[in-house]
Amino acid sequence: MEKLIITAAITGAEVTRDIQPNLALTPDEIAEDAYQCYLAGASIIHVHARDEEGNPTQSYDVYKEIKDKIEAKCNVIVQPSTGGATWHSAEERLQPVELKPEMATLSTGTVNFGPDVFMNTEEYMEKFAARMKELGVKPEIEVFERGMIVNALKLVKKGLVDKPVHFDFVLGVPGACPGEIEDLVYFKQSIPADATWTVAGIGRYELPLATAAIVMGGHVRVGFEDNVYYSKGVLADSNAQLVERIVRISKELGRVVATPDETREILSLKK
Ligand code: KMH
Ligand code: ZN
Repeated sequence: MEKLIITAAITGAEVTRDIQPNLALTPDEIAEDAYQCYLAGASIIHVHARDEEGNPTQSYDVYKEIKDKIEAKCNVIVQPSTGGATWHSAEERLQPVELKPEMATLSTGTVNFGPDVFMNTEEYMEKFAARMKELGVKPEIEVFERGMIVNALKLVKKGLVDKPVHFDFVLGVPGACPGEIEDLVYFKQSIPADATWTVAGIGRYELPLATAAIVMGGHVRVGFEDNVYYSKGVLADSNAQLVERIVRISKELGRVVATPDETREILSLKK
């Protein structure tokens, strides 16, 4: 089986220090957190930036500082979010793509997101995909509902997203698709044979879905964006602790963890 890509989603836009006291907020803290995840076995860092008050920001400058600081410490793949927070405008959300990161996220559909709506109209999707393509940034297609796979494949047909497509199944978001194993199997069966996929299980879904993905030949995302707990009612000490657990499970199941350079090859990234 292909080596296992572990993504650490270290900050997110919704988590606060009240919820998870060990959340990194400043560019220095985020870079150190990313480095610890890299040492633990992560090869992709999915990151949302925060402003000086700790609130989510899509500022080009803040993402630049974060990306530069992470890359100064290690060879990990930095994957900025274009999802931002639900209240960010499309223009704000697209800003980190101008840094020409190796990858960035691309959500291909509108979905309920807890009490809010995460808006991704056809116009947004096409605009984001086109700009990523122009700048040579590989999209990771964020999929919260099955229709979002269909929308992504339309972007491929229109020549806005190149093959092979890489998907991230985000399962268990309140208001969207739950994260039962049956949901993961259904999503996996809906993507082209040459596509790659990872799974981000939200909250209690994180560990079972990650374990299933290791066995099913997919890849895994963990981190405070998706889940702040280590076990029921027990907060995780760090993002790296969550990565380390996936490395241990993967080892037990006989699946070798990919380095960042191996991940670049698996995902056909342009460095
Ligand atoms: N924060 C969510 C509204 C992404 O990073 O691309 C969107 C999100 C997806 O987290
Ligand atoms: Zn995100």
